[in-house]
Amino acid sequence: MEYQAVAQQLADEYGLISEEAKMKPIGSGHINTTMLLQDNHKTMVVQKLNTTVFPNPLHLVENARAIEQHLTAKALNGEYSLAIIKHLATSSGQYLVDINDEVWRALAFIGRSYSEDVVANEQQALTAANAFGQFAHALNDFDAAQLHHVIPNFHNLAMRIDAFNQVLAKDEHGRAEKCSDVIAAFQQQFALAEELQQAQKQVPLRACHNDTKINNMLFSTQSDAARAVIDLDTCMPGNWLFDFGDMVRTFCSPEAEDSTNLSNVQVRENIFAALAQGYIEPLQDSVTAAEKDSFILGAKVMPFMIGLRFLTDHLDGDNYFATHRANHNLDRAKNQFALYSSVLEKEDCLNNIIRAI
Ligand code: ADP
Ligand code: GN1
Ligand code: MG
Repeated sequence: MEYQAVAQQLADEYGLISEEAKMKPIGSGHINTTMLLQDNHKTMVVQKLNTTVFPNPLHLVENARAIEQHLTAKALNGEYSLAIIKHLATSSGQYLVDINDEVWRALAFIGRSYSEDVVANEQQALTAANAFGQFAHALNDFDAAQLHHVIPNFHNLAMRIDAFNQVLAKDEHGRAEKCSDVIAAFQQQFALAEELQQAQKQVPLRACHNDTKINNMLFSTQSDAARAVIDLDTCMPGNWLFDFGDMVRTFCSPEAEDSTNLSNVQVRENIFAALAQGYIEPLQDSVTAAEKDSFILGAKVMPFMIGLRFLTDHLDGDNYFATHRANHNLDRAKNQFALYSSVLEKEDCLNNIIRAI
């Protein structure tokens, strides 16, 4: 079905003037199809949900709306000052719309904002990490047990390794031989899963964002301040080490996640210091000593685990992450392994930075 026809149907559902409706893509997320829907008066964000990744869209919306309501109550008490991503209801009060067996939802558009794929400077790292820290702090008294496990075992590295091994054993697309060096590099690090399991025994379960990549933050075009934490689709019970690690993964390299300029893929220590400072500050009264100790492990685990997921998807024929060129997932996997190696190389220095905060 043409997007124009979808735009008109969505406009009807959400009370826009369908004859004026226009839809255009925004952002660079890997999972959902995100579009701006406009008539001559109103703008909203509409997303076609990826139901392979999220087989139960109702649970996803219930989770995101529970968080939305919690944050809204905090904002009314003056305890949360960022904008809040709000789901929009159709004229008949629904939060999901079926069009030709595809599932769409609408979100209030946060105007005069922009997102980044690569952190430009220390100030931006500090600002974004601080906003993710404020978000985590605001969820401190949120009962994580009420969240559905929309993607079970999302950050379970042992399970991700099992999934990789299964795909590798089948090698249905005959891609393994050509990247055997990358496969071997990942395989040599599988002991990280055991290290993670041990560390997780020492840290509390928290309501986590679970996808704190830099393009899930909106900045103000006027002031460059943080405007909103977005993409609440994977908010689930978890550990802060993953949210910290995913920021390290996506803030610290001067290269984008899919860059093939591997010699430049490394942790920028000044960006790391700014992000650690920014994130820990709002959490200083609640973060435990063991949790702070676990952050460096998160910084290793996230590039490694996401890299392994990219490699798995490459071997599996690219059916999870959106790809835009041949070997895109393989390029991403190599990039993430290079970043992981840089974290290992700089581990002592990075750990000292965390300890000094
Ligand atoms: P995905 O799950 O595919 O990553 P996101 O929810 O992160 O999708 O949205 C993708 C991009 O769309 C974001 O990086 C951001 O640039 C833009 N975006 C998403 N929601 C909004 C919003 N409410 N207001 C403005 N821009 C948004
Ligand atoms: C996906 O949706 P997006 O693009 O923000 C993925 C994350 C990965 C990330 C890698 C639901 O995030 O887990 O870390 O790509 N989201 C899901 O860039 O799998
Ligand atoms: Mg996103």
